[in-house]
Amino acid sequence: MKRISLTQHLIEEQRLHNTIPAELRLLIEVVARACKTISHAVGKGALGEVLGTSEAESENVQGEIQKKLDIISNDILLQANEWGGHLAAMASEEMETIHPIPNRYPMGEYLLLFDPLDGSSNIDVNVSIGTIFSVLKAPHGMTVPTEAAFLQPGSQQVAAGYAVYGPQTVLVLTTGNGVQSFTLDREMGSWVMTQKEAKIPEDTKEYAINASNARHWYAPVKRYVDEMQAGKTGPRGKDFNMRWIASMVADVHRILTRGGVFMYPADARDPDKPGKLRLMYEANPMAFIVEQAGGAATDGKQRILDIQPEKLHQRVPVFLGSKNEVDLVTSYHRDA
Ligand code: P6P
Repeated sequence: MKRISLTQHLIEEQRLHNTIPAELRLLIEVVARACKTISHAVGKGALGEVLGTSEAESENVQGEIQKKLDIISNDILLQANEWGGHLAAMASEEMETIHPIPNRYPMGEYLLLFDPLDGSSNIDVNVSIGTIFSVLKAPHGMTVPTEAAFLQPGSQQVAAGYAVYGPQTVLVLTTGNGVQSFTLDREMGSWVMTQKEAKIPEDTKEYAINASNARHWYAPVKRYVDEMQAGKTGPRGKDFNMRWIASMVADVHRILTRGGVFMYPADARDPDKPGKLRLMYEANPMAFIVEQAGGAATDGKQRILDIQPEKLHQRVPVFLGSKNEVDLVTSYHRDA
């Protein structure tokens, strides 16, 4: 089978669907190149003196101790993207405030958001981690980028994707015309299309949740998980399997590949905290990808892509994956 490169795919998308202006194509190629660099850094592990926490034991805006690779990955994305002229500003899980493009570079019309290295707790134990990114258009006529310019519902995304750094390094991308996957050919240093159209089965027998929090779950989640755990003789009439990698990119990639439902709900541990995952650069890009692959993504009540953001780093409960399962667990929330 003749495989095509990411570049050829993007040019054909531009020509066929006219959905990828040249500036957006450049943006995606630059982000993809940065993910190659991150993959290289991650792959060195202990040999690269990049494991462990940052010297300063610095904390990010989430109050999490930053790993060296978190900071390295963030810097790679900033440096790769700031000179191209395609962006107005960037935002990252690792930075409290937005990062406007320096005045010495031309300002573009796109906003780029990312979680530079998601799944940090897995870095030092050699379990798959990843980069998640989301692209919005800057509000028309914006001259000075503000945080408010980023606060657009996920339905406004023009592109989203992730790179998963596992046994293979795979880039998954959507620009609103389905979901494509590209595997990194390390010898050539190029992204090669290995899946033209990802599709998430509407049903599944596999769920993903951190079950150690079960005693804190609210009733709809407890009911939903209990019924699956009741198996063949229970109300669901079939047995289920469970996976939890504690790396959203890896869990979502498994679901995109073979189906499943991923849950990070709000729970009673902290009633004021709506779950752990962030809306702008984790839930929104993953929801865009999952919906484009025929799946569903809600916060338990509404489509994640319909949520009007109020803060750059706001958290949101996440239920995503096989459509019939997400619809069911969402219906339990609505019934409650
Ligand atoms: P827990 C990684 O830190 C992350 O943000 C997601 O990638 C992952 O799904 C989740 O947190 C894991 O959370 O509470 O199981 O450690």
